[in-house]
Amino acid sequence: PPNFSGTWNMVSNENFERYMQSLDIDIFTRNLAKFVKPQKVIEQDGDNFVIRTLSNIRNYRVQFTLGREFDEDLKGLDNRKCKSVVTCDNGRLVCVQKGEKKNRGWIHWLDGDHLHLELRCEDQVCRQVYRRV
Ligand code: RET
Repeated sequence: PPNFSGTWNMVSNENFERYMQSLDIDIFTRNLAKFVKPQKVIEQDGDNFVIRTLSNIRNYRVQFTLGREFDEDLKGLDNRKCKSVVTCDNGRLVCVQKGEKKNRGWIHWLDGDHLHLELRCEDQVCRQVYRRV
């Protein structure tokens, strides 16, 4: 896989509101979250990743090895649990999050000094772009 390591600041966030709605995130959290510009801190050692999403209201940390299914506890997001697996496909990190919600997952890829993140749940797609700090 390419090297995703580093600190990244959000520069754009498209359709986040409807993505959060598809996860049944409550209105109070949604109203705070829509103003949030999270920072991603990615530590990568070969196929091993730790990805932190940092914000004023909540932080989220996920750790995985490419190709190995893990139990993901989405505490602080929608509080569901998923069986998740991340693989590398043509330089993109592709995560499938199996659980109560259909068509759930995300894709990360690099483009120069930008990090792209596409988040999916049911029929919603949220597109985020981050820039290297
Ligand atoms: C915030 C603020 C509180 C409400 C919600 C959030 C969403 C976080 C998301 C994180 C995705 C992380 C990924 C990590 C792996 O690369 C910003 C914490 C809903 C959607 C995809």
